[in-house]
Amino acid sequence: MAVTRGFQGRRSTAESSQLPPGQYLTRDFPVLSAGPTPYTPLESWDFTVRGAVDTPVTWSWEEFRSLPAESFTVDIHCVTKWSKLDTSWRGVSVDALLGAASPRAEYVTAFCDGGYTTNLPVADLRGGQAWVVFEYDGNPLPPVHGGPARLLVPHLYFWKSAKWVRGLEIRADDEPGFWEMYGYHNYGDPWREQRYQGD
Ligand SMILES: Nc1nc2c(c(=O)[nH]1)N[C@H]1C(S)=C(S)[C@@H](COP(=O)(O)O)O[C@H]1N2
Ligand SMILES: [Mo]
Repeated sequence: MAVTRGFQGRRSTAESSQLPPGQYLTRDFPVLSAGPTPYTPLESWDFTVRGAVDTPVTWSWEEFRSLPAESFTVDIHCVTKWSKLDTSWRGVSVDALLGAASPRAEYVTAFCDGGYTTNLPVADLRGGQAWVVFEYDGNPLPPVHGGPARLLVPHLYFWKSAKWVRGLEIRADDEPGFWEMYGYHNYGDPWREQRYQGD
């Protein structure tokens, strides 16, 4: 069945929730990490937008937490075929973070404690469709799920939602990230089933 989505991404409701092709529903919250969980103390945590920007910006945890935050409910879809519907989060819109730095190029590499990276078009982080989240289901984001903060880009497969994210590097070239180098699709739209290169 065709699914129509606006630029804002698909905000789910109980009535409109649907599974992308090839996905099954889970009520668990599986943990998928390519390495050990890093535990960065909040005193040494910061978030940076750098690279091809007018103004490189770094926020301490305290500064980041004083930015306007929003609570929202979205569906998430992992390339390993599980989906969770109506997951609740709280975080800072990436629009606010990009707005402070003013990107001058079209691509982003999200970078993380532990060395994980993932690449996306800047456009996919704009327009209220991406957040840096610090709460899940009303509680601080657990470290295994990316706490203290992770990127959340629910309209793309979940590997784009970088856990333990520490910043965004803006670049002119679309450099493949960790899983993208290992053959995952460069873009990863679950509604077009873009799981692996060639899909
Ligand atoms: N830093 C980091 N972020 C990451 C990963 C990772 O290994 N390291 N795995 C990705 C993948 S493949 C998935 S499916 C989701 C899993 O998030 P979860 O463990 O909260 O379910 O995180 C993504 N973000
Ligand atoms: Mo994944």
